[in-house]
Amino acid sequence: MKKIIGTFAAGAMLLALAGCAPAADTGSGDAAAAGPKAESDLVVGFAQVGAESGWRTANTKDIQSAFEEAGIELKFSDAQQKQENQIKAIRSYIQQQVDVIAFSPVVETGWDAVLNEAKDAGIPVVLTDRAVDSADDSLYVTFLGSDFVLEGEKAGDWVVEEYKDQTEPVEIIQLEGTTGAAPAIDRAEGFAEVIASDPKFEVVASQTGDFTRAGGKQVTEALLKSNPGVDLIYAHNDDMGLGAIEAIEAAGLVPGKDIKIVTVDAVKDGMTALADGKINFIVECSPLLGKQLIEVVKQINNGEATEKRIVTEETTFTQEQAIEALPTRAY
Ligand code: GZL
Repeated sequence: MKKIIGTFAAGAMLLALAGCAPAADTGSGDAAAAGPKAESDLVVGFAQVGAESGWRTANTKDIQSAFEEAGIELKFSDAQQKQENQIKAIRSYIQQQVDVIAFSPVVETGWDAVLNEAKDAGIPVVLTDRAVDSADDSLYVTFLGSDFVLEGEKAGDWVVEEYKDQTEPVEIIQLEGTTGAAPAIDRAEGFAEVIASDPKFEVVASQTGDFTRAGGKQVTEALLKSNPGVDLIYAHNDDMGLGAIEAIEAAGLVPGKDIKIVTVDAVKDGMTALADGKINFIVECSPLLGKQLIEVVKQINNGEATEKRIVTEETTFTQEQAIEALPTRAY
């Protein structure tokens, strides 16, 4: 099923939202007509993926501080990267009749049932960070997060440029994110599309490290043994890239030189390794979604139309750019 991403005009959305916009209870029994609640009375339930990476902890911190600053109550749960825990958390938010549910789906599929329960309960849902792959885009109001295919393409563009003068084959190991997760699927897709432009690029092995440092290290240790001639590692996030660095050094090789590394995220530890020359290029993926999530919650409360898809702004970093950016890096 196609992942549905598009911009939603005002029109019918305005009416639809007015119907499900959380409203102060005026005692008239017709809450929907009562108009927006006082923001200090709003309650939002957030079902977070887990705490698997530096990106995730930065994302959690940013969301929690944005809600604190806005004076809006945030109920928060950590699913330890398990879909069943996220579903349980969403069901508990429905039970508690929160005003809005927001979550970052750990994987793309398997959400229709619980999102229909939220819809039946009249609770709007906002997707942050990761998308769901559903045929029914009425199950969520907005998807706020990065364009992961573009991130993969940016990584691929750097690799094509870096090896443009090499005619010999370029052997690549890919460290994939969580199996079934939108960033893993899309970053692989974007990267593959770009490197397909030249047959010298060959992904000799591709395996999930589950977005964790330990996973990146473990997988790289194994794949280095079976692919001793590897030139480059493309890791779907900094944490797996940092794990790969440990494995490369344990093998007596020099990361960033003997084996080049490209990652995605640009969290502090990744940027430090980039500045130190152990990583060669990082594609930024911003975890700072808190303020935009607050805006969407306020729009929903006010019965205003929200964009169906809000793409976060982000850039890329070379080693020189990392040295410059590090001192003022927010995360
Ligand atoms: C991307 C996010 C990914 C990060 C990883 O938006 O979902 O999950 O790239 C994190 O670091 O674990």
